[in-house]
Amino acid sequence: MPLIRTSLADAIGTIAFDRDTKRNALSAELIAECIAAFDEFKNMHARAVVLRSVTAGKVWSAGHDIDELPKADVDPLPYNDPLEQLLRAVKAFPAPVIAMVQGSVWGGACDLVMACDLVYGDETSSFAITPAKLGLPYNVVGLLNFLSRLPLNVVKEMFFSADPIAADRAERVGIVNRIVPAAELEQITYAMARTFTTRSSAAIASAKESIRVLSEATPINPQTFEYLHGLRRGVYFGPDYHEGVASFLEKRKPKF
Ligand code: LCV
Repeated sequence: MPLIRTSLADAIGTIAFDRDTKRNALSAELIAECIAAFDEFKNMHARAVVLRSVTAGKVWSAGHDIDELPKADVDPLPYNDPLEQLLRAVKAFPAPVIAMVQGSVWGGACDLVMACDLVYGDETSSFAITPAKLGLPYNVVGLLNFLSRLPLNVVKEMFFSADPIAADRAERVGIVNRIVPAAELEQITYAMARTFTTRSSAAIASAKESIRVLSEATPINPQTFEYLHGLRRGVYFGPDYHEGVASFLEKRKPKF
């Protein structure tokens, strides 16, 4: 059974998560289907892509599939982790990718939403980044994703508390472009996608890639990178990561 549904109409691609039994957790298999869909849409010269969930339910995506996280003592989010590959595929796609969010967004799915070019949500949208609940050290690229988009104090609140940011505040702090009534979300999202299809795709592709390169141009010398990696190693070799993953799998609250 496919874990996503895809369509292409009027040069607008749609990728819809269809794994509600696991709250659209981003497993390697689901991610592989998403990346294949992006490749197909690139070949078909899609002028915009909408990323959404089949169900307008409580949960847009529960984030990284925790069952697939390394059980501990291993870097949980290495460069070639499937989720990291999906984030890069979104950023590299040569046309705008719009996240259409209904329901709650968790962990790596929040990073995925932030990697999209635009985010539209409705009043049920909420956004939480959750490594602090799993005892997990977030990766440098992911942190920069948030830092390049949100005020420092909001990034700290999200990463330290792991609490969801609700829709109205998500719009105020800039996680989303717009929060609109649920009944209008689909129409407004696809209207913007249609606008993109009427503009120069070459100009948009060049602007998107230039903005990506410039926004990621954070000069870090090797010593600084080693230092940051040491901070991460200290966590994923530590007891909290064991406890964080175990508590989720045993369906109990973690004791850090
Ligand atoms: C696998 C799941 C998941 C899931 N993986 O339904 O950001 S980082 O660094 O933390 C990064 C590593 C990351 O993204 O980690 C994942 C962070 N995600 C979360 O912390 C969200 C964990 N999930 C939840 O809190 C709840 O499931 C929510 C609130 C999303 C939905 O609650 P609800 O009561 O509607 P259940 O909890 O009953 O979950 C339904 C099924 O989905 C599985 C969960 O194990 C259950 O499976 P079973 O029915 O087989 O028991 N599931 C949920 N999230 N991330 N599997």
